[in-house]
Amino acid sequence: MTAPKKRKLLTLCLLWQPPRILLGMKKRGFGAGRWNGFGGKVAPGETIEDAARREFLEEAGITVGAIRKQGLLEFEFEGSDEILEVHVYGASDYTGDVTESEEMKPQWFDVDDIPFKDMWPDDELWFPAFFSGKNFTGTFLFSADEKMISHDIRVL
Ligand code: 8WW
Repeated sequence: MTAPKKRKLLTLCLLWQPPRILLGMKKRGFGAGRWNGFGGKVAPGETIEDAARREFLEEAGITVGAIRKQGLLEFEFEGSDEILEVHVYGASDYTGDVTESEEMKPQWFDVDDIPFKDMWPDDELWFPAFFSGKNFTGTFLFSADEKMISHDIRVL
């Protein structure tokens, strides 16, 4: 009998002020060396939204204003017993000063100049849906060495 995979709840929040977007270079841990939005694990007793806001503050030093849920992504890695369930949010305003943290080096990018080559390979597949303002879901299978094997994205 094979146990069902555990689901790990994570947040990912993108601060988008057209024509620019704030990304962070992940400095350590899972995804190190890649630009990404800001996010991480949902803590016990915390709402997913609260986690998204907390992670943004911890990683980039800013408090985001309203956030809107826009996507749900599921990542499965071969050889892993868990599925990453990533709740994707968008924000358009913030207070405070963008600050580098132990976790992330933040940088603004023009939306026409997003560094997809140095990001998770799925990102260039679902960022257009994010920028369209539509809701979306995606499921992705990765090999143990972090290559994307299959993908399915639905724009709702
Ligand atoms: N954009 N995984 C969520 C996270 C996970 C662990 C620690 C934050 C991916 C993007 N993000 C992630 S993980 C983001 C902190 C991805 C596979 N493709 N694309």
